[in-house]
Amino acid sequence: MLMTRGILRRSQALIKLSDPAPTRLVSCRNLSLGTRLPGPGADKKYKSEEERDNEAKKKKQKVIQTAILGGALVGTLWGYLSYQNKKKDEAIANDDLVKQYLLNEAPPKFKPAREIKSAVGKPQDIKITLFQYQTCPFCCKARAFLDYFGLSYDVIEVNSVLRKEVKWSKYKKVPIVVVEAGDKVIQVNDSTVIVSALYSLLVDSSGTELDKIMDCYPTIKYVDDGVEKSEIQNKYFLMYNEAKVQRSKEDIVEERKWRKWVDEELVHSLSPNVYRTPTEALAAFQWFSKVGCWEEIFSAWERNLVIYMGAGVMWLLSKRLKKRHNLKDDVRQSLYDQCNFWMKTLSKKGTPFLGGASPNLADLAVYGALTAVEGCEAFQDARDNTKIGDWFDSMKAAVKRREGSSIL
Ligand SMILES: N[C@@H](CCC(=O)N[C@@H](CS)C(=O)NCC(=O)O)C(=O)O
Repeated sequence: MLMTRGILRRSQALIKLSDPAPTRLVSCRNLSLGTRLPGPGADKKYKSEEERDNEAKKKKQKVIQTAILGGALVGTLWGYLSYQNKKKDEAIANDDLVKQYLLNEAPPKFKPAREIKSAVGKPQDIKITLFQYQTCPFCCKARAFLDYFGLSYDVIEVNSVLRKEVKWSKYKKVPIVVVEAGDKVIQVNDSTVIVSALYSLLVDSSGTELDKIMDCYPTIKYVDDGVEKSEIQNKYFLMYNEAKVQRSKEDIVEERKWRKWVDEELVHSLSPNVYRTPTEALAAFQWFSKVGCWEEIFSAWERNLVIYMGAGVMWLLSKRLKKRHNLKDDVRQSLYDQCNFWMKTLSKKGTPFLGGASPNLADLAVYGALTAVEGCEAFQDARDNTKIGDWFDSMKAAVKRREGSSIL
């Protein structure tokens, strides 16, 4: 036995243990002389059946406990993440009937597609975020305004399939502008209200805050033919409190009339024209994809789906839109008519812009809406067949130079 101990102390031995387990290599280098060596098949690892049963029971209990604990942890984590996700998706508007534009908190943060810097050196005291589709005429209209006046703003490109960037909003269209002013978060819906409210804010010299201005544009809900509809009051009106600009009443009324014309007439001639044929519709969607940087906001399959399905659906829909908006059989003719109507007004006025020597809000609205189709065959045809091109290029230059920033 001692000898055995001695041999064991110096060597590694292959010991065939009494249990039916396979032959194991046992290291005995650390055994001390004082250690009581159990006999063959009775070393420390030997366990009676009862002990093994107990151990197995304990192991089983441990596994069950770990499973319960793990399950509880995973469940809690899952619940927490779902809650966070749901919270992200929940509308954050306040439910009061008045001041619905005041949000309880800022919308969730998304990576801006672009961050437009202010045209003037001084910091802007409000943070503006525009939720948009790059080639939606209403969004283009809002952008033309923001750019002309040299405002600083972040652009959040909305994924038109999942629309996750606007899940927080009760209003389901774009553009939406969110203005963070001090501790207030103000949601401004509708391109026309965005322009009217922000312009009123820019020209006000008495320090009126945006929320007071927003009170002038209440939304009323009504039921028409069993369908619930809503309308924003006064949206073409500018709220001149103590304005920095002196304008005649005629000038203001004329500007209002043309801004309305853009929303009610001009934009409706665009879709039937850009989606006139399947080829034109596809080319239009490919251009939208390019300028809207769809590669960044859509996965490859989503982008192709939007391009091909979108083109098909819009081509079909354009026939209905043509009828609904009483366009001529040759829809191009209707587009030319609109361009000629606008250009005739300018030529009667004898000034480069409707606003005179510089653009007013109507010029910006017409220009903005047309930029939505700038890269389409329809617009090229309009340039070739009407005089819209020169005016459009002058507008583009004025917006690029951010000429309106002189009032900031
Ligand atoms: N009157 C609104 C119209 C806005 C609008 O119709 N936007 C369209 C995109 S061009 C929209 O968001 N439609 C709903 C959708 O795409 O889900 C405005 O001037 O802003």
